[in-house]
Amino acid sequence: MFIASVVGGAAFVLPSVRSLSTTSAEAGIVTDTVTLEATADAPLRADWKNTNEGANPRLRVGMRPRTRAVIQFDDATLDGIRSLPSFELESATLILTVETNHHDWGQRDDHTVDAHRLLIPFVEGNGAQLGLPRDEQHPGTGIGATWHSPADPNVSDKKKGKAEKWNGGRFVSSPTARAVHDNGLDRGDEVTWDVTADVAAGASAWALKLHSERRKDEDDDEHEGHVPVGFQRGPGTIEYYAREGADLVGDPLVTPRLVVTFKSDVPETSGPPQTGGGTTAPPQTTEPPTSAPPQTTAPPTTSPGGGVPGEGGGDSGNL
Ligand SMILES: [Ca+2]
Ligand SMILES: [Ca+2]
Repeated sequence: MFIASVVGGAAFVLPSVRSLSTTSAEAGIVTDTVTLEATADAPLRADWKNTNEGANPRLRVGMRPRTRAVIQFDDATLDGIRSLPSFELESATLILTVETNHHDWGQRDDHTVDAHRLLIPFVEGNGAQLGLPRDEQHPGTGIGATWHSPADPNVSDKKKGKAEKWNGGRFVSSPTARAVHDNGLDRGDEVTWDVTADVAAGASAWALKLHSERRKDEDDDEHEGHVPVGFQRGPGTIEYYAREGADLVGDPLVTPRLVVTFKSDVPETSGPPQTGGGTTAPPQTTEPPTSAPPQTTAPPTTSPGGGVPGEGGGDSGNL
């Protein structure tokens, strides 16, 4: 239907789950769940503030160096969903999958990575260096997001230039949702943030950062080498799969994604309002039961010929 056609315009959207249950007594009100894959994502690093990491396979959030991550979903797709007749948002969940946990979160479950609503768009860029082997590092070319800017016009020159500044991402200062991170998280584990309120308000992008982020990397030194009992090191560092990382391992399920569940009023007339309504399959399930049984009612013994009556019997069985 409508969503499928909108989805078709964005490269990474999967209408993977479509619950078809009519949850309301009102005719035509259905509940749908649509999964969007990130259209852009990038770590922002405070140690090299004019470096782009948009093609990095990992989204790193943590210390040494201090890093954040920004993630964008297709705004037009979300607008299309929000403009459906009788639209009512039930939930929106941001989901990332752990690629590497540095296991430095301390002994208590008191550290969180927070999702903040991003206020301005960014350019993903094609640089990738952080955490990569030297022969796989490349600074990128052209425009890209950095710690200093959402769109540094030239990420290869290591200068901030005249680009718009955002100093580690321009986002709503209070987090929309917090997700506890601890040493138990491992590769493949999903981390979720409830961003329903943001999506309801029109948002399509988020910044992730440590709640207890330290200002300078030097502050990570633990009291001259002494780690107080019960405190350990925290805050920690986590690396999630970026969409490039999902491509690398060939698993779209680890791509950063946004799962949106909503109600809307779908016209009962079958014609989809947009082209390419490839998802209108369910009606087929109602047909099979009526077709098979009639064959038994046609006695083939009365026909003089061979194969032909058999075919005729199949047709007449509908009577
Ligand atoms: Ca990316
Ligand atoms: Ca630059």
